[in-house]
Amino acid sequence: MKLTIVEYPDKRLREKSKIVEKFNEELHTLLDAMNEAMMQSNGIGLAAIQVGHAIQVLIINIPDEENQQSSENLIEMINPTIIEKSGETTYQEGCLSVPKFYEDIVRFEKLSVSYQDREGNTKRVEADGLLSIAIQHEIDHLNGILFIDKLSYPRRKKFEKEYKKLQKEKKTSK
Ligand code: Y12
Ligand code: CO
Repeated sequence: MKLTIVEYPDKRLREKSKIVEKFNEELHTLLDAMNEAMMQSNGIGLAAIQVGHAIQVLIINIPDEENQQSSENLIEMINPTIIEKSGETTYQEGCLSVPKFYEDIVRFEKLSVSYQDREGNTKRVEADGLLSIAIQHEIDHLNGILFIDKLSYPRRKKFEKEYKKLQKEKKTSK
């Protein structure tokens, strides 16, 4: 299964993702294909809606101290719910669906998250640092929210102008 990453302003990115009820082969094939698409694009997080599937599925792979990603660090979250949140942190975020754009975003510092794995087993993770930021970014995707929605009005206007220019350049170079 070869997946294409949907890019802003595609309307699919605004869809609300549905709860997953079947933990079957079809789900496993999607998860594997999402991992391949994320790794090929040098991403660290991807939600199913970014590849056109409006279901509550996300994957995250945080690089280690040597900036290497390994399959052991891959986290697959199905139907995630934030149980507890605390603190505040700012990080310059990027998104595979909004290429070439990075902005400082304020998020909760620490999270406790409940989710299901690919077999449907319930899990809980205490997250801080980059993992906490990535989980919040990806859960936003499940609700049709993009990190650019969190920008102030002037920053958002600047983004729209720059992004349109980039898209025009992309079209003319094809
Ligand atoms: C912290 C902040 C945000 C997240 C969400 C997941 N975001 C990504 O995985 C972003 C990946 C990304 C990769 C890009 O490609 C390269 O760097 C080669 C990229 O660059 C271009 O579009 C040119 C932009 C974003 C998790 C944790
Ligand atoms: Co994203």
